[in-house]
Parts: sequence; C-alpha cells; structure tokens
Amino acid sequence: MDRERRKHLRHLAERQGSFEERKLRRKEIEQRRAASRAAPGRREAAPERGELARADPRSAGRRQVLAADVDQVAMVVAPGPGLRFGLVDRFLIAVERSGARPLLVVNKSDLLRDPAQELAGLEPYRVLGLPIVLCSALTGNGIAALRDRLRGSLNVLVGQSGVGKSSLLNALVPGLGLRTGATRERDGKGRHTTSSTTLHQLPDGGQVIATPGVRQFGLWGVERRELSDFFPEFGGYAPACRFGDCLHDREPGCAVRDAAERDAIAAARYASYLRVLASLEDG
Ligand SMILES: Nc1nc2c(ncn2[C@@H]2O[C@H](COP(=O)(O)OP(=O)(O)OP(=O)(O)O)[C@@H](O)[C@H]2O)c(=O)[nH]1
Ligand SMILES: [Mg+2]
Ligand SMILES: [Zn+2]
Repeated sequence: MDRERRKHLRHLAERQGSFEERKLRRKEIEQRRAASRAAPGRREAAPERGELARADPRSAGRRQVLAADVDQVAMVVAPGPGLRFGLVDRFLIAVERSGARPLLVVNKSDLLRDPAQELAGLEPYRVLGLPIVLCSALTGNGIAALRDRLRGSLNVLVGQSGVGKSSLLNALVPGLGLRTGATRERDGKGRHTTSSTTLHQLPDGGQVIATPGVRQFGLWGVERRELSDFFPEFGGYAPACRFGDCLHDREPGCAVRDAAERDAIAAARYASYLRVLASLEDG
C-alpha cells in the first residue's frame, strides 16, 4: 500500500473514532433500537451484553449463542489452514454487535515464509485500530503479548478448526494438556478436534472460553440497511452516494463502490461487504 493511501485510510479511521469510541456509539444505537423494539408488534430483541451469536447453521432463522457475558472476543486465524479474512469480517460484525472488544490473533507465525506479503491483508484492520497479536503456540513467540491482552478479562477464543485455539490455550495455561489435532494434509482443513465449549482460568487472572471451530459464520439479526455501519471505513464516502438509502451495491452514483474501485477502500473489505449483504435477507 502506498503512503498516500495509508495516510488517507488512517485519517478516515481517526474521523471514525477508535473501536472503543465506536463501541460506545454502537451501544447507544443498540439501546435506541431496543427501545423501539420494545414497542408492541416488534418481537426481535437486542443482544444481551457480550453475547456472541451467529445464525444457527442447523436451524434456519434461529440464533446460536457461542458465548455470553464476555469482555473480549479473540478471533484466531492462521496461515495454515489459510488466513480467511472474510470470516474475520463476519466475526467483527458479531463482536461489535455484542459490545465486547475484538482482538485478532494471528497464530502459527512460524509458518510464515514472507510475512510482509502474507500479512498484507491485515492492513485494513490495523488502520481501523483492531488490536492484532502475531504469535506461535509452537515456538512461544508472541504468547507473552497475548497473555497481556487477555489478562483480567473474560475472553472467548473463536475461529476455524485447526487454527490452533486449543494449542494457544495449552501455551497460556501450563499443564493444561488439551487435545490438539493434526491438520489434514490434503486440503489443509482441520478435523474439529474440540467438540465442546470449556472455560479455563488464566494463571495471572482472567478466563478464557475455548469454543469448537466454526466452519461458517452466518450473521444473525443484522439488517441489510445497517450493514455498512459495521464497515466504518465506508463512512467517509457514503454521504456522497447519489441515493440517501444507497446499499453500496449496484446503485448508480455509489461513492463507496467508487472508492473501492480506486483502492481508497480496501477491495477485500468491499468484496466482503457485498458477500455479507447478499447473504442477508431483505428487510
Ligand atoms: N506450526 C504450527 N502449528 C501449530 C501452531 N499452533 C497449533 N498448531 C498445530 O495446528 C493443529 C491444530 O491445532 P489445534 O490447537 O487442535 O486447533 P483448534 O483451533 O483447537 O482446532 P479445533 O479444536 O478443531 O477447532 C495441530 O496439529 C497443532 O499442533 C503453531 O503456532 N505453529
Ligand atoms: Mg481445539
Ligand atoms: Zn453507495
């Protein structure tokens, strides 16, 4: 990314405020929404505090709560089985909805051959102010930094199967000895070694909830119209869209799409937005 664009994105992020500030703003919005939902005739409820939920993969239209009452959600990704930022974008939306703090953990740093190139996809998240810890459960690199981030909070570790959630816990809690699984050689996908959710005390304060790996993460209770609120970097452009109710899809005169086309908005984030938008029901 060139310096101009980086500067521009940083400026945008500053205008949008930090994750903390946006969380406060979001809380306000949630409260207003909850109040309007309490009106007769509305049945959908706002999420409970720190409740991380997704669309139940086994039952259409229902929600599945992955963890409740958490302070921080640590999303784990790894170069093996593959850094899936689309999944990170979905998690980020669910985390922000929950009011918990997001943390991105990039595990298996020992597998990186060309870190600068392989981690280039992280740039939009850095610009947005998402805290990122690069570590390796295998070598112990970065584990102290991760421990610092988790200390004193109720955390939940989420991510695809095989990214090393159980291995990280074993590194964080001496003597824990959780079972970890071999990644399938053929397709690099994990086998779902962990099948239940467990809570663990951290030796220096705080707790970690380990969850089984997720394969997909369908969003629950997010309306199409509010989706762009979860992509704060769009905020600087959206007011310039021709239509006030622009969904930044194929509408003519869309300033957001325009910004993505000239790389002022990260193309991967815009593509992610469009995929999520297409997956949400009309409403
Ligand atoms: N090279 C390398 N391998 C790792 C690292 N962390 C974990 N692994 C390996 O990755 C595989 C999967 O690790 P797990 O800890 O079982 O992954 P998980 O996220 O708990 O997977 P599920 O329980 O299926 O959700 C195991 O073979 C681990 O040994 C790491 O930092 N570097
Ligand atoms: Mg596991
Ligand atoms: Zn638009």
